[in-house]
Amino acid sequence: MSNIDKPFIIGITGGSASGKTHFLKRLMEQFPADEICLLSQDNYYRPIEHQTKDHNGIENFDLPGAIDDEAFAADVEKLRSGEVVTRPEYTFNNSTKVPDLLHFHPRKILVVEGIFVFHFPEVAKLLDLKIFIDAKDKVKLKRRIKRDNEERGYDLQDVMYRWKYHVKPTYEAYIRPHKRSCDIVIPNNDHFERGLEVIVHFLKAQV
Ligand code: UZR
Ligand code: MG
Repeated sequence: MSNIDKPFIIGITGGSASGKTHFLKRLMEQFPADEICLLSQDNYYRPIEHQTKDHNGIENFDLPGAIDDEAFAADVEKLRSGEVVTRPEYTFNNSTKVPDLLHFHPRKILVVEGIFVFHFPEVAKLLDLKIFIDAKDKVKLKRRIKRDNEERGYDLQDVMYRWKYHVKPTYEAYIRPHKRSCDIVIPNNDHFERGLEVIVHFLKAQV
């Protein structure tokens, strides 16, 4: 157990490729490493054998069931109670990469990110501040094509298929509805600079 008080927990969501990871990278840079901890939903994907297949036999990683939400919520709870969390990293489409073992330490600020952080009630109830990163579909698709090709090894046809049958329907069903009930929406069609600045100032006042 650590002797720090309960952390201030921020949840960040938004559609796939809305810019969550980029926003968080910039946010994290504003704090010393011993003040902030980032826990991403990405590290809680269930193994591929447990993923639900769609009508064409293709795994749909965009369903809430793709994530081990119980383990995710339990780890948020652990960090909240001052415990260290250890978790193997998720290597996406790269089966040859040996996953690193990630260690997460309880800090004054805990950031929890992912497409379902507001959808999973056990996670959502622990959030002190809910931020939604918002971008137009056209912008997200363009970013997704670039990222999936460069970082996750999917070709264009694959990206378009997943966008149409998995990513977009999930956005409409499980992500966009939370835009109405979150605390802050940050538009990120081309930049989020002012939004980031406001959040950083607010968080500095909390710690
Ligand atoms: P963000 N995802 C992958 O691309 N590969 C996987 O092995 C597991 C997940 C994608 C997932 C979702 N969908 O749209 C996205 N697919 O990661 C969520 N296919 O991550 O919020 O960073 O876009
Ligand atoms: Mg991301």
